[in-house]
Amino acid sequence: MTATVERAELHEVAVPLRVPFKGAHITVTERRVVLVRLVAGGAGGWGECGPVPGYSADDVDAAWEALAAAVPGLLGHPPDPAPPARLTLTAAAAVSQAAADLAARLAGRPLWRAMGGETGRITAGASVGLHDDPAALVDRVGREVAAGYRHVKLKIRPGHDLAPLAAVRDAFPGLSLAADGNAAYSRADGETIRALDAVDLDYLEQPLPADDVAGHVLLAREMQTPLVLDESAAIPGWQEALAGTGAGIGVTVKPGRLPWPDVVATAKLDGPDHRFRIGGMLELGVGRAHAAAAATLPGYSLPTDLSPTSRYLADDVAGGMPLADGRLTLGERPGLGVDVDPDRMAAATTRKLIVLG
Ligand code: OSB
Ligand code: MG
Repeated sequence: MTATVERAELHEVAVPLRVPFKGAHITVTERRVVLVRLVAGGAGGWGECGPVPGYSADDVDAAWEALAAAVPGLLGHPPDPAPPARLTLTAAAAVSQAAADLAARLAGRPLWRAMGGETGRITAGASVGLHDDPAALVDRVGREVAAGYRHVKLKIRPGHDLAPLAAVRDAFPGLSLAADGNAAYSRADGETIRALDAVDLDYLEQPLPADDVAGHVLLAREMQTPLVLDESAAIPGWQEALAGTGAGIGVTVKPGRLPWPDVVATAKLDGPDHRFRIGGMLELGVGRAHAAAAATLPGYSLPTDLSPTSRYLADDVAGGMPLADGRLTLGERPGLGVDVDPDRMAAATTRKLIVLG
């Protein structure tokens, strides 16, 4: 007999960042997220809804309302990773995550294996925000390298690009390095963007606006550095815009904004028109563990920027995955493989809703 969902919980929690994280259009000082828990047959599955203000299209208040309206409809049904309609992007992802974790726990399998992952170790990465002082940036990257990271992604913006990137490259000649423009450039900045070829980046993420996939294809033809879409992948149309281009454009998939069935399907599109990577959005431990599980799928071949959450969060409600030798290990425990600590959860909770069948 298949277990059906008998209880749903929403927990809104707020956790401060260790230091503010700056991108071209954002400064993140705290993460406010909604953790979704679905319970069936004595097991509980967790998902995380964590829109980033200024980056994500939806916000946590809208997501809360949508989740509160949707979760009663999940009761009495088996956990289904395909989310119900009428949810915001990040709310749909969170419900999908909770159902997928629950289904994997009920089946007694690690989530990453249930989703098609082949090896439970992934290469970690560190995303480093904008620094006004290049020396401070080099110092910060040095600390990431000393901690074991082998891949570092640096935020850039117009006026803060080639010089800081070149300073980091000079200090760390062999480091796997990438840059993220967060859509802050325009086609008129072509010369500035092409000059970044001098830095030997693994990839350059989303220099141009979200709605300009064609501009990225044009740039890719003029550059050695591979280009990767991020903001463009959050709106429909990127797949059609890349089809047949052969431009080798990469796409950042974020499990915090894409339901599990789509994360699995996207990995299978790996080919000459596009390559894929899993990216983070400063998740708490629940969302981070889902992202890490996705990164074990064979189609996600470009480097991740996934680290343990302790790198950027002062405290977290869920225990993390260990970093060893520049890699994260997922383990063989059923489901997500991380535990939510009830005491830390209670201390960080700002609102809560429990729905019983
Ligand atoms: O553009 O990839 C991005 C964080 C929040 C919102 C957007 C982005 C990011 C990151 C951080 O770059 C990656 C991470 O989670 O460490
Ligand atoms: Mg990005």
